[in-house]
Amino acid sequence: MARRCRVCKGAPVIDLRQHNAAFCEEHFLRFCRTQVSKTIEKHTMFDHDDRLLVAVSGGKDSLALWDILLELGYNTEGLVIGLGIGDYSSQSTQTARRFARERRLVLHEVDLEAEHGFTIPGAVAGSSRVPCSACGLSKRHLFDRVAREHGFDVVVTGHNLDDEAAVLFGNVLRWQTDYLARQQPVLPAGDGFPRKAKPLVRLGERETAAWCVLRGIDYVLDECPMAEGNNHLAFKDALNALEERTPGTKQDFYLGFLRQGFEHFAPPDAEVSARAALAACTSCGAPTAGERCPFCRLRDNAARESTPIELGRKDH
Ligand code: Q46
Ligand code: ZN
Ligand code: ZN
Repeated sequence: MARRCRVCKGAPVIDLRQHNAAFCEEHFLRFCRTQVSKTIEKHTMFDHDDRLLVAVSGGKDSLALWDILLELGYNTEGLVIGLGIGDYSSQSTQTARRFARERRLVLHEVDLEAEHGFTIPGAVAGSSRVPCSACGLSKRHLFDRVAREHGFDVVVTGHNLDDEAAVLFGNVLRWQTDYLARQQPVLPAGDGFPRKAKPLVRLGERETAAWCVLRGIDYVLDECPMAEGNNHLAFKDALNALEERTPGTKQDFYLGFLRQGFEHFAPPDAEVSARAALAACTSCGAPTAGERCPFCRLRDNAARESTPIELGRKDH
């Protein structure tokens, strides 16, 4: 017989095996809000005086995040980036706009092609670069830039438990200790970069999708076509298979790492303060270790690759 709601014993809308509990609509929504506020407080992510810039993709995670932060009374504006990935990007932007318009929220927009002269597919065509690495680099750069220009205190992203467990799995498989040293749900501001926070790390994809359905939020169902075949999806599949056999595996793996594993990889304070100071990118002014930041190099390479007369020229 199906379990009843853990709180009120009413008819359940969802069964969360990893929590050994089912919830009715009201108590599921309350459960999600509590998980998010617990994460925000536990990791001292931000408070109600901070101005938050929510990175919005039009997918279930970022829209659920924005909605939950609004419900919790935080001061938020959104940012959507037009990545130029065909229909997927147009749908993302339109969905984000609709969400913001219906709720009278401020949504900032940056279009890679219109403002920087390249798209993600264009930047990786003819190069050995993985699309998600060019894309991630561009998104981080633009989130940081908009946050700096508009005086936001924190950039918040919709990475959920499934994402973070898959990234952790990949980092552990290859013992990428420098990445493990930074895999925290909050990164402090520093060196000209704003604080970054991931308040959804206690909720899985199934929960963010259920949140959107129950709250009547329209979100982009299609996955990004450029993600196909990447390792991140393979790590998610592997973890899903383990989760199926033993519910709670993902949360034990990731939250256990935060509790007991992270401290073994975090660099000592002395090492952090001895790091070389960053200079301003000579092209855009963003903090960077080199002369030009990775985003400006990517943009310039993409421009070169798309200029027929210079095709084949390599950037050293
Ligand atoms: S949008 Fe960009 Fe993602 Fe598409 S290319 Fe990869 S990183 S999968 S969240
Ligand atoms: Zn209930
Ligand atoms: Zn730059």
